[in-house]
Amino acid sequence: MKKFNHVIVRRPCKAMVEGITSAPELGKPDYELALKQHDAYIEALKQCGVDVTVLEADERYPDSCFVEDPALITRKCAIITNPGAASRNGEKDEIVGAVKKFFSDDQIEYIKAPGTLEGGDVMMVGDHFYVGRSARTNEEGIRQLTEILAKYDMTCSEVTLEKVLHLKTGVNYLENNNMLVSGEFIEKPDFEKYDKVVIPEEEAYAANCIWVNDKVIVPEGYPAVLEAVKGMGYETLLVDTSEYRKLDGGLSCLSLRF
Ligand code: CIR
Repeated sequence: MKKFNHVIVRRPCKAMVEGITSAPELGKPDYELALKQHDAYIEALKQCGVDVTVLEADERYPDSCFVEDPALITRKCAIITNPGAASRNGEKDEIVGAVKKFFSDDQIEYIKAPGTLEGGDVMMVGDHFYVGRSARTNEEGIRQLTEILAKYDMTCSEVTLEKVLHLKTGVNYLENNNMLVSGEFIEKPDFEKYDKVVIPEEEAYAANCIWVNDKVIVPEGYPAVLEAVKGMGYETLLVDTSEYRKLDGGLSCLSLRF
């Protein structure tokens, strides 16, 4: 099934080594290696049949390669978010231009202060959106998102997060009712109705795989997850994201897919 035609990514900037991290023990990212991994990521996306818009690196925002957070793109509208991380908030103004190439002004909505929201907290399942209430996404942000989605006949439900940064750090939908779940999401009643694949604790990072037009991109180095995804019948593509992991980032964070 071809669902996505376009992808937007932003090249990592040199300042990425100063990006936000909850895991300083992993060390700083190697910028040259991060660029090579980004090249491979773009290639993998192209193999999934999408065209890829590559935005220039923006040195003002160390975390700006994680384009999933300042915008949320749905089948019917685009929503510019209001990132809860202060050092990332300005990224919303830099993503608008790229979004406007694909959506008219009346199809672009905005989350406004005091509401905060980051796209990594939003998981799309058809026309329903699960949104994580996290350190980055607040109650008012969720209220505004719910209102915007309702305007376009789409729905939203809140999931409370206890441990992870973003909702999609720990749970990802692979279409066909299949869901990868790890840690705090394994037993959540919200996801009971899906065919869940439980990710072992030692491979929790790889819960963040992405489905793109019937192929699934899996981070390299997580054999149990790779086998599980293959076992579901998907064609898989591997991309090493080791340098992005050092900044709590994964495959979904690096692109907007629509
Ligand atoms: C941050 O803390 O905002 C970045 N270092 C990582 C963002 C990852 N994005 C995502 O999970 N959607």
